[in-house]
Amino acid sequence: MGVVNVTPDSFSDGGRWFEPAAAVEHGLALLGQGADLLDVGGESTRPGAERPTEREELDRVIPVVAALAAQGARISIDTMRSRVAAESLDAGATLINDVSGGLADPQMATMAARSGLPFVAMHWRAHSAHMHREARYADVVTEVVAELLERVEALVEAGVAREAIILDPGFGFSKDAGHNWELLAGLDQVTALPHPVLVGTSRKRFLGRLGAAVGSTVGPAPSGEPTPSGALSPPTPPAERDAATAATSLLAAQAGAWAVRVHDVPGTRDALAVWAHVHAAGGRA
Ligand code: PMM
Repeated sequence: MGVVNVTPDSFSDGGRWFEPAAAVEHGLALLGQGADLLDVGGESTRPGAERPTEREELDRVIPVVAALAAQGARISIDTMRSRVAAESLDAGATLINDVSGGLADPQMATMAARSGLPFVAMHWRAHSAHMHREARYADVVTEVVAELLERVEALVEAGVAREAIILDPGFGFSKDAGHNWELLAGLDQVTALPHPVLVGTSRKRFLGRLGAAVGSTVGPAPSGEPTPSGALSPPTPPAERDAATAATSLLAAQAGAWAVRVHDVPGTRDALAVWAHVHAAGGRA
């Protein structure tokens, strides 16, 4: 799944594809590079981000969805608003990606049910402005799985077909770096659920501090040795996190993910091709 952010302020590629024509061109380029699906979004979920109005969000995404769908692209609409989802489906999108899993807009579940289309329910606890306050877990993997299953039941209750629900553990959403690494390590517990799983680690902040001591986000190495270089330096810029993203894409594939949501399609395609070759060779051995 290639990311098409039509926003002035996304953390990873803020503003680059804000003009509709640039966003459409970018989407077509991602398809040319091998993306199977394009995720079009008009609201930045960067920590601390202010929400656009519904009108602003519609004005950003609808022309882009319509133009890309007219070119035959498979489009997912990344929105927490039922009206934006509904108008995007009318414009040709065929999948709803709601990072709040239906929690942000009480009308979303019934709208998704009526559409009959696949619905991505991501693990989410609060809007970006204060999501960090909610990054508290005794056991992040168990709690994410339990909260995702609660979402599934609420969505099914509202009429969404169980088979239409795709789950996403929500990397970076109300999670600190340690939580994200634990989630990646325990991803097989999410993919063990009877739903396809989408994984979105691309360029996220926890991939920008790979020099930090393993097992802690800052501070000295557990052995008491000097902190490795990079532990306290600023994170690498988002655009320099693509090699790390390719690595997490491979781990996601290995854990049984259905799809990965990425900015850099060629790097991820290569990583997934490596996984597919090893998988096929293992099958033959
Ligand atoms: N992450 C972002 C936006 N939308 N959707 C899903 N399903 N999963 C994610 O992890 C996710 C998402 C934030 O990243 P961006 O600002 O680079 O788009």
